[in-house]
Amino acid sequence: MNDNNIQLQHFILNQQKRFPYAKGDFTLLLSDIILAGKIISREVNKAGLVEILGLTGHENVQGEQVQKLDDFANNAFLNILSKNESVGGVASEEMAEPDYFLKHTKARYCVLFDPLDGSSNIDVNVSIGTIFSIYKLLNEGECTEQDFLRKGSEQVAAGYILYGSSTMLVFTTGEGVHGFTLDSSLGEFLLSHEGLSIPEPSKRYYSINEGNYKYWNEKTREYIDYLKHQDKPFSLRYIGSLVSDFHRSLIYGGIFMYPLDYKNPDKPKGKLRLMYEANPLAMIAKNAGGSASNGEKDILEIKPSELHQREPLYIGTASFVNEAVSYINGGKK
Ligand code: AHM
Ligand code: MG
Repeated sequence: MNDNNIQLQHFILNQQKRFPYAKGDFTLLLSDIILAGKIISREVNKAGLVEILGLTGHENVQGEQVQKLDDFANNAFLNILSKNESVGGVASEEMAEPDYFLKHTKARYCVLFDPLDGSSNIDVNVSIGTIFSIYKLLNEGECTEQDFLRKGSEQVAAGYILYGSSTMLVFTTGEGVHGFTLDSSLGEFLLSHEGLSIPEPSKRYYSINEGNYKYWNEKTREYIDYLKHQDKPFSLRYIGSLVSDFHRSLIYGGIFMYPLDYKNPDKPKGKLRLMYEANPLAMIAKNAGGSASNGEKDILEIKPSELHQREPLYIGTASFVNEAVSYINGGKK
C-alpha cells in the first residue's frame, strides 16, 4: 500500500459533493453495493472448499440453469439493498419481476444488477463479475416498473465488480471511470486506476464467440473475416465472462461483440441483456472515451420495452465500434 491510496468511500464522498441531487444516501447506496461485492468476493474465493459450486436445480426467468453462486449473489444484493431506505426497488437477471420495497417511502433510487455474470465460468475458476446500474426514481418514494424501463443515458451511476486475480470495482457516476482494488487484508477497496480511458491500441484485439459463426448474418461473418485477414490481423481474446472481456477491452483497448444471431431463425436476437449488462457497461465505456452500439444505435439511447430485453452488443474502443457498425451495415471498412 502506498501513501496515495484513497479508500473508496472517501473518494465517493468527494465525488458526491459535485452532484446537486446527492444527499449522502447515494454514498450509502454505493457503500451497500460495495459490501455486497465484498461478501460475494469472499464466497467466490472459497468456492471449491465449501459446498457452493454447481447447480441449484432450478431455472431462472431466462430459462437458464441457476448456479448456487448465482443464487447466493442475488440474495446478498437483495438482503442488503432491501434494508437501504433510499432504494425503492431492485431488478435482477435472476428475478422475473422487480422487487419493490414499499416501506421505503423516501426512496430516491432503483438498482438493476446481474449478480454473477459469466455463470458458465463459475465452476472452473475463471473470472466472473457483478454488474450494476443505478437510476434516480422519477418520483421520490414511488418506485414503479417505469423507473426501470428507461434509456441507459438516464443512469446516474453504473459499475461492476470483477472477481479475478484480484477483486476490482470499476464505476462511473458520469465523471470519469475509476477502478479500485480490494486489499483483502484490510477488507477495503483502494483507488488503483483513476480516470480510466479506453486506449486506441497498436495491438488490436477482438472478442467474440466465433463458435456462433454459422448463426450470424453474411455481413457479420464478412466483418470477422476482415479482422483476421488484414496485413496485421486483430488478435482474438474470449473469456466468456462479459465483465472480464469488457475489463480487458477497457484497459488494453479492443472490441467486444455479441452480435445478432439466427439460432432461432424466426426470431434473430442478441444474447446479452440491455438493462443490467449492456447499459451499465455502455455508460462506463462512454465515460472512458469508448462507445457501445447494438449495431444500429447507441446502446444508451435504446428505450427498453421489457425488463429482460436482449440486444446485440458492440463495445470498446470507439473507432473499432464505429468501424464494426459501419461494416455490418454495408458501409466501407
Ligand atoms: P450470464 O449472465 O448467464 O452469465 O450470461 C452472460 C454471459 C456473458 O458473461 C458472456 O459474455 C456471454 O454470456 C457468453 O456467452 P456464450 O457462452 O454464448 O459465448
Ligand atoms: Mg450476465
